[in-house]
Amino acid sequence: MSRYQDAKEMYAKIGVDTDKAIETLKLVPVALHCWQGDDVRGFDQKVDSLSGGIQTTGNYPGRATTPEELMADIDTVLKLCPGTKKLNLHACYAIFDDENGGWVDRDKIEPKHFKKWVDFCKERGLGCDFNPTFFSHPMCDPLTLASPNEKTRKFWIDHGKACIRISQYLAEELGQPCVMNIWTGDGFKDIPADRMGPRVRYRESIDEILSEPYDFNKVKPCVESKVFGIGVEAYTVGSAEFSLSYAAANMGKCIPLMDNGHYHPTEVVSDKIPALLAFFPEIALHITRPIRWDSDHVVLLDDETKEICKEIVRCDGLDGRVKIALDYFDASINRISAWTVGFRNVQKALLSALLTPDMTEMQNENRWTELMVRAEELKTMPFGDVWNEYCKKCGAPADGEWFETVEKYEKDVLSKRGN
Ligand code: RNT
Ligand code: ZN
Repeated sequence: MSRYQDAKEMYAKIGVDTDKAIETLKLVPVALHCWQGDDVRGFDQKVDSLSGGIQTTGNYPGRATTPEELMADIDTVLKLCPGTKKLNLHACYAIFDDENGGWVDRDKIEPKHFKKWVDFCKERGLGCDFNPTFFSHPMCDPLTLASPNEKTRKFWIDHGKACIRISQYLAEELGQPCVMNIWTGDGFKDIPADRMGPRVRYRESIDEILSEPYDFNKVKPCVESKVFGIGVEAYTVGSAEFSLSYAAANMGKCIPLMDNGHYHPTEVVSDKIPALLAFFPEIALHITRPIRWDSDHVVLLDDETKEICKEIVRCDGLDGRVKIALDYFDASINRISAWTVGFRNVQKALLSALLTPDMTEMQNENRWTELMVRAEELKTMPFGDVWNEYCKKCGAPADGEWFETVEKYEKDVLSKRGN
């Protein structure tokens, strides 16, 4: 008997249908962030260092510097990962060429600047999510949507509106909703004299962006909160309370987005998922790995990643209520591997959640002793055999079968890029 058959029987004994888990997971879209491939630089500006309080560290050779390189790298990752993928683009990845009239600034970008990405997605059957890029640009003063300078604020509002139009285009072309995430690094290094003004301006700016017409069935604008960033340690305009309140006050127009790197170190996003789903029909997530701060390390199969996925599954989030995306950028290791490890780990965590029996009854009947025993016993179930079967069914390599491809790609492609 095969290892999978064995595992299937063992899971059946605890009431879990492994075939069903595999079939369910196969259809769950997870967005792959394009920005792991080039350390969040994009193509529209000369970026020497990131702004907005985020930072990549490391200079592992082989970073993508052109759309063609980035697409080739993403292609390699897609082949190494099982499951349904979506692409996640930032506005700074607009592609300017002679055919579409050359470079324009962020307040003037149009759908045509993303046509090549649309073609890329169509050929691969991918949906696409989108993000306005409110950082790494000379118009950050350093604030953007919260700036007291009306010229600055208008520039960034126009950028946001342009991104709504591009998101609608992506959704229509690709036939899948486009999650459009609004995040700014607006904040201050030191104690502000006025905490209210920036927040009111931020609220008004998002209102203006969302006044651009869009179909909420196609475009899902999100507001992402944050606790602090590098150089903006004292005050963040888009704090947790601000962003949640904005989303709550604008239900039907936008949804809240939680990034698990954006909270105090002992707070967990897993617990916040059911809290938000008790009120919001839809929520969005950025899955990352913070180490002491929002360091955006590669996602591992760690306890909190598993717990986040457990909550997504337990709260019936897989039917579209929870939009799942990755968000990290490690420049110190092979970037193809960084992407692949993180994506596969989110898939693993989701599969592990789908292989967890529903133990609600034990909780409701106060059988806490048994609940602990059962939950602990799950940890030694033959999960790996089901995972390898899942990879096989998706036509993706099993564990132990993909790293050579990365090594070969590094040797043949990345090492020749000369950066
Ligand atoms: C930054 C936010 C944001 C970015 C991306 C690049 O702290 O998490 O989501 O990482 O937009
Ligand atoms: Zn994020």
